[in-house]
Amino acid sequence: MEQKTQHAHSDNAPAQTLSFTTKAVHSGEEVDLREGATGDVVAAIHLATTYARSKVGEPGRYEYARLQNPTREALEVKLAALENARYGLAFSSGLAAETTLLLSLLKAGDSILAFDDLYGGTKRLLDQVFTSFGIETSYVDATNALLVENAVKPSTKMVWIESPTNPLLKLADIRAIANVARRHGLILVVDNTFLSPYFQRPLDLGADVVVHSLTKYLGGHSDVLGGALLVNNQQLYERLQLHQNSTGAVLPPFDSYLTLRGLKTLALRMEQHGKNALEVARFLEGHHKVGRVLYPGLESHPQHELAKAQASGFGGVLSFDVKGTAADAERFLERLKIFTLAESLGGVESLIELPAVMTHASVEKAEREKIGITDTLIRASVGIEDVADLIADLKQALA
Ligand code: P1T
Repeated sequence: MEQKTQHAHSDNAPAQTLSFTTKAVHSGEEVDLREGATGDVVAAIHLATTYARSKVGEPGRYEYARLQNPTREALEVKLAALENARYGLAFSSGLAAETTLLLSLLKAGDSILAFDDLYGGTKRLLDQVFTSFGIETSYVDATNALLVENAVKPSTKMVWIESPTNPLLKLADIRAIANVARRHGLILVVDNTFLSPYFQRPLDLGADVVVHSLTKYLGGHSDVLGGALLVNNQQLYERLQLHQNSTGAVLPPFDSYLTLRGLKTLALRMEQHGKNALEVARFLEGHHKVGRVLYPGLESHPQHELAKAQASGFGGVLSFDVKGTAADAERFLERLKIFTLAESLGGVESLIELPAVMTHASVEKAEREKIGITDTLIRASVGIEDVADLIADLKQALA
């Protein structure tokens, strides 16, 4: 099966000059008014798994749905437009995107330098799966680019960061780390799930690859599991596409459609998530039963200035310690009525969880303690509900 370049990108060139909100609505879904076309205003859901050809030796525009599907392609074009990327690929989950990326670019003997605070599932993939293939990861406090540079070894091939991190909301100076990566010939991967391209575009700051869990803000409604990779380099794109087609973790058509639909309101949702999260963070900071509050939008966040410099907003996720024991934290969580006790984040509804026993349970306790994931640390994904209702809910549960 032949590899294909992403045709829709060249068709889509003017999108680069449009503003973010306009691209979120239109990119990848330009109305086709040519003769015989339907004029659909939204991308159609194409369910066919294979496409007819007119001649044996001539490749078709589409051939087989694992390689390319028009609905998924529309999404890939929209995602690329939003991240200011030339190319996008959509996967069946965030971790499927990560797996394909790692398989595509690394081999036995290579090593990864990663932020010491990452989504627990990403750490599990690196530490419990890729180690079997001779690919080791070492962790570094990437809040300081110098520490990253000092940790580079001859075997290091890739730097992997989230900014802000999950769940401690630590930031990496993406420009500074991109310079380190360039000096040492390393690939810089930035997981941009927490801020979404509405607030931060890592490729513009020098990253080589952007990773997303579409399951979060991009889908936005807690009803799609998906992932994405965005890149500018054509060779890199073709390599990733070869591996995606060869390993098969593609996003299905219906999920592609739901994500396209979700993306149209990304800007509106992110604005509301950000406003609500800042108010909730300020409320928590003033509450006598709450210890530290971690949110890059607070003046008390040690990297507040960096947050303002490299992103246009602070996102909707924050973490905080409830004073007392793990049992006190659990009691608080179980008393909440509007915040739902659940893993995940980035949906319109507010979710809350205890990383030590939920999203980051796969991280060793000693490691959790070393980096600051205490047994009373609570992570909240602040939704787009009325913030007064959210604060009242937190108040009654803390009382
Ligand atoms: O769940 P999945 O779509 O496979 O995405 C994995 C992933 C990747 N990167 C980040 C920053 C993430 O937060 C996640 C998934 N995170 C959760 C499920 C969670 O509750 O934190």
